[in-house]
Amino acid sequence: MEELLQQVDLYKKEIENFIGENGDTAEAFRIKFLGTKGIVKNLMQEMKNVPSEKKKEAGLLLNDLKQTAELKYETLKQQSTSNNQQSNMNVDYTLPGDEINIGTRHPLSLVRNRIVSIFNRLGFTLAEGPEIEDDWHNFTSMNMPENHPARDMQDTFYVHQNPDWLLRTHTSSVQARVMEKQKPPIRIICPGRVYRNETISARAHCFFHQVEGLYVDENVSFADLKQTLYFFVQEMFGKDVRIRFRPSYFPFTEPSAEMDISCLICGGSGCNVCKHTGWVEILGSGMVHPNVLKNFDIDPEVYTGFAFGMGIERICQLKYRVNDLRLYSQNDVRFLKQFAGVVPLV
Ligand code: 2NL
Repeated sequence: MEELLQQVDLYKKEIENFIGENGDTAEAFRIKFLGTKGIVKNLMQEMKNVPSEKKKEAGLLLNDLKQTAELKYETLKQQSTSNNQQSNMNVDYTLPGDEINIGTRHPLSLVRNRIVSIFNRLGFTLAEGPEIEDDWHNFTSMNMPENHPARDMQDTFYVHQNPDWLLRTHTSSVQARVMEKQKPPIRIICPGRVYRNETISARAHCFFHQVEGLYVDENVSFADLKQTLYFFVQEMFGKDVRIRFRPSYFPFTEPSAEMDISCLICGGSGCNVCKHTGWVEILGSGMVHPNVLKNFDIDPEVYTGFAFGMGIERICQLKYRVNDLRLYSQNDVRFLKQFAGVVPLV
């Protein structure tokens, strides 16, 4: 009992002399004296060792200690709020503010926005769709039935729970979804992330970004395709750019062609970028295959269309000379902030 009396006395002095400065010290005080494992609670537990004739006296003492602690806590809290208000008033508003780092647009976004904007001006509207697709929209409706050899080059990731679901390998699936709902005329531009099962290196990644375009109407010809894509590269790379088409094969177009532009680095005289040919490949294109139109109940005897697809990384590489694909997804600010000065095309 004597011991308890002494302890209470010491704690009372400690409480009285406690000096608080801010909200943190008030909270530290509360935890030390009034918390669930605090001094007051601990002492209360000691009551069971106090002989019964002294219990009343001890109880009064401990209650007194508790009240003193509670009162002090309230005072500390009040002091801390008025301190805070005072320190707010001491702010020197004439000092320069903190720099706000707002970041920069990602180079792939800059290039995508530019591509979309150019096609918008030609009357193409933006269309988007899901990255997780079903077999029909990604492959079968695009004239690539099961076991078609072209599927080999577009190996992708499948959803374990449902083998019909996969990560789209191109944004043609978005165009499929538009043709499903909308009748011609259709004039759309479809940017987005696509996936391939590839080993990651400087030249390949398991995902990349693509823009595809589709134009279906009566009397759409290969001449329209050529003129549209020529306009596009001139707006993208400048009026001096030249183009050439090489015959190619895609399951969803017939005829198909790949388009090259004159090398922007050497102007056509030959360098590493163009492998000394003076030309660089930038996109694939063709007239929409009649089977694709039929898959969406569009009569190929009435309607024709052209379509094209390009990798945004590739366009970005040519426009800004990015030489390693991995830079796009490493988020290194030393790379990203180099694009801070790019003026967007509206
Ligand atoms: C490439 C080649 C291409 C298409 C994409 C397409 C879409 C529909 C119908 C027919 Cl809905 N074709 N898209 C056509 C030709 C080429 O992309 O090298 N892409 C990166």
